[in-house]
Amino acid sequence: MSELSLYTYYRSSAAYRVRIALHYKSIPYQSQYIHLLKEGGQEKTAAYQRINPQKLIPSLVDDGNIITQSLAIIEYLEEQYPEPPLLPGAPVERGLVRALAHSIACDIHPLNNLRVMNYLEQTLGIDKPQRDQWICHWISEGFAAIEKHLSQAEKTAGKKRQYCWGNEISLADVCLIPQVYNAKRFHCPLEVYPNINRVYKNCMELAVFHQAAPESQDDNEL
Ligand SMILES: N[C@@H](CCC(=O)N[C@@H](CS)C(=O)NCC(=O)O)C(=O)O
Repeated sequence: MSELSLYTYYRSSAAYRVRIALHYKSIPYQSQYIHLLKEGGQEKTAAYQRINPQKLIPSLVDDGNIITQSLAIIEYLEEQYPEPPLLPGAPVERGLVRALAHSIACDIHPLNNLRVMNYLEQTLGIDKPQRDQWICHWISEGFAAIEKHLSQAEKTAGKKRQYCWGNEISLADVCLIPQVYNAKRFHCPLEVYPNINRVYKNCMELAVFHQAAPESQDDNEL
């Protein structure tokens, strides 16, 4: 198999998801760095638009085939490299894990993406405190629902669960950890989510989450 290339930016939480999946599955890959702030955003260059016309990070290249969208990339990796799995075996369980993942990737993250922030600030004229209020508002809407789900699942299981899906790392953790990273970056209050905090702490005890983290990337400026 040829080595995979991942177009990535250290602070991109969508790329962070894919990096976690790659490290979790021990898949070797090369990073192609796209700086979202330099040169007015390298994701907008003609060269990168040939890779991803959506002008978004991440993109994965496998043997000349380009796959975009972090969840599509991770599902592709799951099919190509099934072990260790990021989705449970039973269809209903897979549905539940995907629902958690989508609640982050489809309903929280897009509202807080860089291009949305730029539009709010540069076109609609909101200031930084209002921008940060917007970011934390949508994170708290989404996290409140995830927290309820995790607390309900724990009650049903009758014992503490290490990760979003019991004691197995899953696609839900792959999406949750980068979103918590974002929430911390923008100083959103997180103390009201004990279950999310527990999952975050447990995941961050694992090497793969560190290897994929923004501070471990060669393009990091932290
Ligand atoms: N749904 C996409 C979202 C990708 C996305 O929003 N990427 C952000 C970084 S986290 C980006 O490239 N933003 C560049 C911009 O807004 O100009 C995915 O999951 O891959």
